[in-house]
Amino acid sequence: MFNLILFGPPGSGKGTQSENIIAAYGLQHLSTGNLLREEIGNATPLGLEAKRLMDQGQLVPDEVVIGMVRNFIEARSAAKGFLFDGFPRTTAQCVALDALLKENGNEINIVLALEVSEEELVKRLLGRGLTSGRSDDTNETIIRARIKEYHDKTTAVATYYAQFNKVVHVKGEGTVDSIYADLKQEIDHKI
Ligand code: B4P
Repeated sequence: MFNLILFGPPGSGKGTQSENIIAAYGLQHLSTGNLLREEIGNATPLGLEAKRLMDQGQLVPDEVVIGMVRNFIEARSAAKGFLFDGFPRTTAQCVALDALLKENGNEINIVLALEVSEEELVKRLLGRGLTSGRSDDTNETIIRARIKEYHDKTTAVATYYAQFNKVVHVKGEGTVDSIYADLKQEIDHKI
């Protein structure tokens, strides 16, 4: 099994690049943001609580997200591998993911970290907000709160995997195709 984490701040291109990577390598795409938006769309109790937090730019509690990820992985035991997009976002989520994968003798093989300046992130997310219908993309104050949440809680994910020498930093500015070419080179080197 080949498992990769696509890591980076909100708006760094994780969702965008995931589409190319899963198509090329046949990995299962696990986006916790997409799973949460599905819950919101279905107006489940989990979705209503998640929407309240997401609309303030805050993270959803670890135990909620970890439970969703466990269900997703267990339902796809024959997968060639997983691309984790937007997960893990805290050290507790890293520890839980490693334990989950280890139950079947698997591990994270590579963490690709996209690097993009804050001003570019704000510009992209406000741009997406014009068409996406995502309420967390339309307000600059919320976008900056998400970026702050990333610095406060999520950069620890790169620190966690760096201790196992699994992190590769990739420039996330440029065309979608040129960034994908750089990501592909790193994956091919590792796979
Ligand atoms: P996510 O759904 O993960 O969304 P995101 O980080 O905002 O976006 P992403 O990084 O995928 O978007 P992309 O750059 O591709 O999270 C939303 C919320 O859900 C979080 O704030 C949190 O509340 C909650 N959540 C999710 N996972 C969680 C977890 N594990 N724990 C707790 N809470 C969790 O796209 C952005 C824009 O940039 C697009 O318009 C795209 O077209 C554009 N773009 C992409 N690449 C570009 C390029 N090279 N040049 C120009 N524009 C580009």
